[in-house]
Amino acid sequence: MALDARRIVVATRNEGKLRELVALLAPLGAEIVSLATLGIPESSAEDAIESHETFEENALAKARYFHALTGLPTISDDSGLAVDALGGRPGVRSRRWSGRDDLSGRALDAANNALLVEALRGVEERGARFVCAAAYVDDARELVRRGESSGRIVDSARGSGGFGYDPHFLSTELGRTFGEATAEEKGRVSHRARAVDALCAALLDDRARPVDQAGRRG
Ligand code: ITT
Repeated sequence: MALDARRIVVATRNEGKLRELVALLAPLGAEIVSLATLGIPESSAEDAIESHETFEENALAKARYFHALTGLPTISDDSGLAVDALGGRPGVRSRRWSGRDDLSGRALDAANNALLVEALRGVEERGARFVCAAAYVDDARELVRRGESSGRIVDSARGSGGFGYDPHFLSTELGRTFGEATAEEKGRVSHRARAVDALCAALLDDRARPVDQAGRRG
């Protein structure tokens, strides 16, 4: 069961996230399939999935939804930016913060980033965290793990790597923005890397445990 199954769906519509998740899930040694590969068209029902107040609940809801749809073990991530001076906002609303439902991809990122710069105009306190909850759901179990990464918000965009708020997030650990970082650098210290590493460790640990005659792991 579970990780003995060799195909895992990565349930995201975000191209930037998908690239990162595929690389981070390599330790599982499974075939990673995207929603696009499975030919699952985006539906308006998906909008309602992430309506919870925590990253963990949203990640689990997303993984449950696509597991029910595909019948395959499914991994999802719910993530966002929590800015200290904004009381942790935009948080779980990071993607829709600008309210620009008419935009997607880079154009939506640009609208969100413009709002971020505007919201912090004249504000000295620049501390922020990226947060990610990564969830796994199959027929038998559900797991969720959280990861965080600290930094500060810079007014001028730096670098064109990554996606979302990356060009404005100066990573404490890297000393450069996630937009300036290589994929490998971001993959060492990011919120997503930490959540997914913890998720993979839990899944692999579980897989290592012996299975009894009833198929349960000891
Ligand atoms: P899926 O739900 O389809 O996975 P999404 O983009 O809607 O894609 P979320 O609901 O988790 O995903 O929203 C995450 C938003 O938070 C994302 O759109 C970015 O604006 C921001 N974000 C999350 N992780 C980020 C990262 O590593 N770098 C930059 N921005 C990030």
